[in-house]
Amino acid sequence: MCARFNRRVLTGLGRFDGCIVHLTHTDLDAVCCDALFRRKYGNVFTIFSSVQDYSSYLELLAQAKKKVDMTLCLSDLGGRTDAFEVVARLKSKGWRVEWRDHHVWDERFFEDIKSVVDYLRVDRELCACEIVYTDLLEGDAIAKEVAAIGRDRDFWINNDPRSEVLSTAISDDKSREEIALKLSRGAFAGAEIEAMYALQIGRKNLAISKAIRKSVLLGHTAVTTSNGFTSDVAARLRDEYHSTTELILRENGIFSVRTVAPVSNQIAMLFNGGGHPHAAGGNLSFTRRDQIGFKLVGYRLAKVRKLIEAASRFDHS
Ligand SMILES: [Mn+2]
Repeated sequence: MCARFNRRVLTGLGRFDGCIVHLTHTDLDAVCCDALFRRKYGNVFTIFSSVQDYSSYLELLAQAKKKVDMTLCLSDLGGRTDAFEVVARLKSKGWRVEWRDHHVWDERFFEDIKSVVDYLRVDRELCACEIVYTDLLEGDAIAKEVAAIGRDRDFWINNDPRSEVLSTAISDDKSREEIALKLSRGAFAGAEIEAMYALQIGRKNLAISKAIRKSVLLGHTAVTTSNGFTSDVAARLRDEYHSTTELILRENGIFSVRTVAPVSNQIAMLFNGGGHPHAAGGNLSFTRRDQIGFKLVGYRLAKVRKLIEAASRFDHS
């Protein structure tokens, strides 16, 4: 998160005349959550964030000048201990805070957060947008369809071709906002979405072939580097190698892990991350030196080897 982006968020918030701020993840589940909030409340100020660093946005909100009757809705973001203090501060500044999620939460942290926020619902049987749907718009036919599309992709059911098109079409905050707005009005397809999709398919295919070229198989663990399209890259690695664990690293040390066994979140938790049993992410906290080292020695870098070892250990346990 850069200073320019921070300023943009603060300026945007200053101009915002609604009362719902939505802090959410970056994937289709999150965009569906956003569509539902927009459908329910109309005017929504949305911040899309990675699971790893949303606390910095909370910090930003705590710094912003608060208007009366502001509600912060978090969705599709797992509980992180570093969020507690700033959430408590937002509460003391008069924010109403609602949190809806479906990741694996530390039980103790869940209880801690529950005691400070106004509403907390974590349900691992549902995806985040289904939680928002059942809480806010139950019975609304369009909202129900939005939630079903989110579920189809988030749980990797892939029965509804629209979920693949929409999740692929999402590439940046602008496309997230555009698609959320369309979904909120019941527009699930169309020429604009098709064009966004075609553009991203080109980028995705390039990313996958690059990732396959850079990949290695170590035991049952496939490892590669990719700065995007993580789920697709992981799925292709599994096809290619019949691996049971896939690690996808970014140059900055953030990584995604996919596992056949329900251990992804446990692996990620060892590296300042978290997520789901079969899909999670963490951070190897690369220093500049590590980043250079990673370019030079690749997967032999000490921090990377530690991750690969941890992943293999879980794979065999
Ligand atoms: Mn989700």
